[in-house]
Amino acid sequence: MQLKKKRNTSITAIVLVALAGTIIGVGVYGCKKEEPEKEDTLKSVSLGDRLYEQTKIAFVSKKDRKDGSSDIYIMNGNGTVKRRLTDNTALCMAISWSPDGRKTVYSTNVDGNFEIYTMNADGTSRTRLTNNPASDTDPAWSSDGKIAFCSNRDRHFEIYVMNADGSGLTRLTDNPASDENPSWSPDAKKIVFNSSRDGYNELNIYVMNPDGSEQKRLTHHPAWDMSPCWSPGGRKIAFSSGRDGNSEIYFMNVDGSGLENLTNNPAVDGDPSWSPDGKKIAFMSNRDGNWEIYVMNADGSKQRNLTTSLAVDTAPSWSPSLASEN
Ligand SMILES: [Ca+2]
Ligand SMILES: [Ca+2]
Ligand SMILES: [Ca+2]
Ligand SMILES: [Ca+2]
Repeated sequence: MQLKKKRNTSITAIVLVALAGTIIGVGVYGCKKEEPEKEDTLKSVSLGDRLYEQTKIAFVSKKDRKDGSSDIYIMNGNGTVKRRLTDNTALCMAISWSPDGRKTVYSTNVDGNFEIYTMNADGTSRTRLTNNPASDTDPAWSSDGKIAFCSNRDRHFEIYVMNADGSGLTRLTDNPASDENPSWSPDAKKIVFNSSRDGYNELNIYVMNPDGSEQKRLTHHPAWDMSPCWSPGGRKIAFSSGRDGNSEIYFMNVDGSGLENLTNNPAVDGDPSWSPDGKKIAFMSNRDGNWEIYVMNADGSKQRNLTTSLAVDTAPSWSPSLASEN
């Protein structure tokens, strides 16, 4: 379940609620006893995992909230040192990093409806980039400094792009279906996204140029394919799909060939995000009964959780480089 896609008219949300509604209900509203998270006591941080201590994973969690709102946190790429960056009673969703790892872009409804904001990686200097009564979500920061995002300001969910200061807004898609979840190729020459244009319940992965031209379909399965994430090496696209009966993570070549399955369990596994060296993939799963951030090797091996809270932990986004604290 992509909690970051929580908006009334989103196809993505509807599909996933249908898939996982019961489990999510328990995860979000369950009455398990509150227990403090065992911060920084992960016993399985191996020597290899320590390499990722200098990277960051941003994520969304409700662990400090009892009112249903959510905050943005960052932790080291091996799960140690979790810090909350936001502090308000709104919903936060969908994070992406600036190319230098010093800033994040995210979506929050703190001003009454979802808008795109940037802030420093320490939570300071929050700046609103959009100002529109529609839902503005799913921001993705390119290596050449553009921010793609998704909005229903023109009635249907479309993909837009703007400069990192909010100027130069351009619409890239234009059709009655939902076009969502943009992710840039590392050279900023392509944008991959998911679209419902082939059928209301059939999300497929598409790719296009950054000006919206040459929109090309990459997946052709009647089940939904969504949340694409371009690998840092530029050769693979990870995504989640329901093609094997429940949400699993897959990757494929950038032309749609070479599909490989990475997760295989009855729970919902989704929202893949590559490590900056392309060797690992962070994702979210409710396989242990509540939503946590997990990590695995890029071949699907060594899956383990990085969060241990009883609250909802979702929407991992790995920093593109060695992220600075400042
Ligand atoms: Ca808005
Ligand atoms: Ca559309
Ligand atoms: Ca699964
Ligand atoms: Ca959790």
